[in-house]
Amino acid sequence: MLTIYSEDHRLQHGKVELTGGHFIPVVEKPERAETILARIQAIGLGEVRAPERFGTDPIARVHAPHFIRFLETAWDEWAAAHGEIDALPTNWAVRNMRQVIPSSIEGKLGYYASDCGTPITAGTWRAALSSVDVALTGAKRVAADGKPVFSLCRPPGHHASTDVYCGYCFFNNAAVAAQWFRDNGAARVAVLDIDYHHGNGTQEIFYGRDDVLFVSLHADPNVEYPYYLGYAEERGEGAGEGFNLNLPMPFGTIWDRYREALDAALARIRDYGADAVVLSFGADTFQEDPISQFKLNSDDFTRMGEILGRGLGAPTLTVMEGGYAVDALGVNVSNLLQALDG
Ligand code: Q9C
Ligand code: ZN
Repeated sequence: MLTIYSEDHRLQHGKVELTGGHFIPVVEKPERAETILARIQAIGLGEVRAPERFGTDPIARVHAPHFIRFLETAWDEWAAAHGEIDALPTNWAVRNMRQVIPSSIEGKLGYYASDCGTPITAGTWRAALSSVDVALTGAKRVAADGKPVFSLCRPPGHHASTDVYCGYCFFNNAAVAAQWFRDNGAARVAVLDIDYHHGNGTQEIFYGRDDVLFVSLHADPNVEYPYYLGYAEERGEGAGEGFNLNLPMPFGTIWDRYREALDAALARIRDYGADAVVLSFGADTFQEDPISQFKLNSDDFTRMGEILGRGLGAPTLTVMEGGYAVDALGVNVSNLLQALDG
C-alpha cells in the first residue's frame, strides 16, 4: 500500500497539556508518526511518498475562513504577548456569555478552542497544513486508480470542527479529504471513524448533509472525551437525518463486542452505496493505550483490517488519527493496513 508522509509533522511538538489537574508532556507527540513510518519501512508495506501542496482552498470547503485565518496568525499574536511558550487557552466562550471574537489573543484562544490540551506552537500552522496535504495527496491517488492509500497524517484531525480546534486536532484532515472526493467526482462519500474517541468535528461538519455519511465507533461520551457529542441518538438533521450513525461502547470493550459494532457500521456503509470511503483510523482502541479504556490487542487490528478490506466496498483512503501507545503503535497500525490491503 502507498503511504503519504511529510516530516513537517515534527513542527507540531507541544510541550504540555492540562490533564487531571497536572501539566503533563503532550501525549500527541512526533514519535508517534516516526514509529509508524519506521514500521512501514521495516515490513516493506510499499512506497512512501511526500505530499503535494494544496493550499487552503480545499480546507475552506469545510472550515470557516475566519478559523483558518486565526490558526495562521495565532502563534505570532501569542508570541508577541507571551514570548516563545506554547499557547493554551484559559477562558472559554461558554453558554451564558456571547459568541464574540475578541481582538485579544487570550480571548480568541478561548473562542476557537474547546480544551486545554491542544497547544499552538511556532510550527503548528505549517504542520497542520502539511497534515491536510498528506490527506489530500492520498485522496487524489485513491480517486485516480481506486487502490487503497494510507495518509500518515499528524497532527490528527477528527476533533476539529468548522471553527473549533481541540483534542490535538487543528484541521479535520478526513473531512477535507471527504469533501475533496465530493468535489472531484464522488456522489456519495462515507467516513468511517474507528478512533477510540468520537469524531465530533467530522460529525458536526457533515451533520446536515446526506452526501457524506458519517459512522463512528467510539467510547461512550458519557464517560469519555469529547463528552458533549457522540451519543447514539444523534442521527443527523434536515437533509442529513439518518446519515449520521454513532455506535458508542463501554469502557473495557473487547474484540467480540467491537466486531458487532464494526459489522453494523459496514452494513450501513454498504447500504449507503458510497463511491469513496475515508477511514479515520485511530489505534487508541489498543488495550495498553495510555489515555484510553478499550481492550483490543495487536491481533485484533489484523482482524479489523480483514473485515474492513472485505466489507467497505469502495475505494478507501485511510487517514491516521489517534493512538498513543508508542511502543506498539507501529505494529498495530501496520497490522491493520496489511490486512486491509488483502
Ligand atoms: N488535556 C485523538 O485521539 N484529552 N485525540 C483531553 C485534555 C483529549 C484525543 C485532555 C484526547 C483527544 C485524535
Ligand atoms: Zn482518539
